[in-house]
Amino acid sequence: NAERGELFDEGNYAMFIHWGLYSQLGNQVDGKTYYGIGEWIMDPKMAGIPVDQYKELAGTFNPVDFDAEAIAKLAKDAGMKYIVITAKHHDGFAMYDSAACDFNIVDATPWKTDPMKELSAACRDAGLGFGFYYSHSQDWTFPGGRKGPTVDADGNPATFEDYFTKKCVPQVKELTTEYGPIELIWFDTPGGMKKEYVQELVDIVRRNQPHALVSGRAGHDLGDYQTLGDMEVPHHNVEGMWEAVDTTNDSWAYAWYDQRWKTPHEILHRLISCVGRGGTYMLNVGPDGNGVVPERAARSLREAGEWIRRYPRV
Ligand code: JFZ
Repeated sequence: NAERGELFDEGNYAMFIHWGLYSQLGNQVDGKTYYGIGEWIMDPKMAGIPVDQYKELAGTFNPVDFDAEAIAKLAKDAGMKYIVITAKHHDGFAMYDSAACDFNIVDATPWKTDPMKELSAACRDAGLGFGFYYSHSQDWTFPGGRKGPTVDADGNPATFEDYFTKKCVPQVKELTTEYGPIELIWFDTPGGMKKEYVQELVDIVRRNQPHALVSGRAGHDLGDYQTLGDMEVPHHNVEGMWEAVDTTNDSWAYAWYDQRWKTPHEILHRLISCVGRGGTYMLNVGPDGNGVVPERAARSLREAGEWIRRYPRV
């Protein structure tokens, strides 16, 4: 679809944001640090946090320093063209006001604010595109979600169909109808999800947001383009429409110890490797539990942006 491809022609540099309840932990649980990607802290290979205990984190999540305009301005200053943010990651926590499931940032936290409303508006005002990451298959806290509880609150067995119809479909409808025009839905890690399910989600996106791209990681080749392996920057040409995803340090979500920040030089090198080979480059930042993008990441992005803006498109 030529029209849908426009985003990648014109907007070949994007900000990816991993932000959620896990950001509050920053890879530290009960004084112990776990090394790995922060949004996976619940996983048995990391801290192995039980579902009930993880859900309690919402009670203390109060990111009062989150500033949507500042983040949009940072993306702008960086030379980026759109922002894609985690609306729901594998932990199942909705970072927006969801009627479909009360494990969300408005109903379950003292902050009671919908940051996606603010960020979508800030992007629109700044002339940036906007899109959502949504973990459609893995949901570690909702009964029936992949790697989630296998029984519901009453102890009855829950199936993937239960999760899909009660949570996933309604949430994808919410995200594609309540935040204005969006450029992209970034589904991820389909696992063994049946084709009918993926097709149903893609149909919802097509119906509600005909202009929006669907990531290749939706599964079953039903997406619009291909995403390379994480943090992989190609050294050869890649066919078709593609994207590379990368981070400003090592983890996607905030990790307190992770100071391996890419320099502006490294960022530009990786950006040019992608754009010069016909792809788009989506570079991640992980705001902390207060909602603030680590200053070292912001500084590198701005410095790289200065170079980009010195050589404007003609
Ligand atoms: C996924 C997530 O599990 C992870 O937490 C993060 O959000 C990342 C951007 O995406 O992880 C993946 C998914 C696909 C590949 C690697 C990691 N892959 O295809 O190489």
